[in-house]
Amino acid sequence: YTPTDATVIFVLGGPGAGKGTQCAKLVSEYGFKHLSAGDLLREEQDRPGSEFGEMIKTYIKEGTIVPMEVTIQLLENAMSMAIEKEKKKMFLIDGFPRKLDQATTFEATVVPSLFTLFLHCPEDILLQRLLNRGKTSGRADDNADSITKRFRTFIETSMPVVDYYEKNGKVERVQATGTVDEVFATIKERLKERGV
Ligand code: UP5
Ligand code: MG
Repeated sequence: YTPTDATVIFVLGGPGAGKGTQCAKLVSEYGFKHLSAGDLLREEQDRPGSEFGEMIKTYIKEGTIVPMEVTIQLLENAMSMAIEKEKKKMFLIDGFPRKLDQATTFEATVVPSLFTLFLHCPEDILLQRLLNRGKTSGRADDNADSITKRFRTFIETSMPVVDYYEKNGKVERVQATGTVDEVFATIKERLKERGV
């Protein structure tokens, strides 16, 4: 089958909220396919011969959102590959959609989402986590300047996506300030309530 028949859960939350960390745990317990839009963009950035490499680099450093044509194509390709090669049909899409038109376009052209898991965390904790990770991550956007820009983009551009889905009853909001295991336990309860 094709991405049209896939089940998709969006995983959203501020920079450093724990999207990647929690998705990894969900993969080992539920067998979902985890696709991080940010990871896919970083891979494309580093792919020799990519026509988008320089553009992606600039967007990531500035904490702004890469045009959706690129991101949706990368996601669609990765979904098709996981369906074909790994026989996966349940997807966690992490860090996407980050803008309202990306949400509506993806749902209209790829597949509607089941719901959005939203990891809620105050900025002071996010900042601590990201600066700490920045000591070893090698990520070009884990520095104070880029982090400030990422926070602004998140509030101004990405939160409207969460608000939109929340109005439609399609958001599971989880407090992401506890330990990794505490947050995971809450997420599992919410998935159960959603019949996953
Ligand atoms: N950590 C995690 N959970 C913890 C907990 N409960 N207690 C204590 N520490 C915890 O975690 C971050 C750090 O916190 C880690 O060190 C972890 O150990 C610790 P992580 O799981 O990595 O958080 P995550 O939410 O995944 O943070 P990330 O930095 O990946 O989030 P962003 O949303 O900023 O990054 P992303 O890779 O999604 O996007 C990067 C950029 O790509 C964007 O800014 C944008 O420029 C671009 N982009 C697009 O343009 N379009 C897209 O669709 C996607 C990305
Ligand atoms: Mg991440």
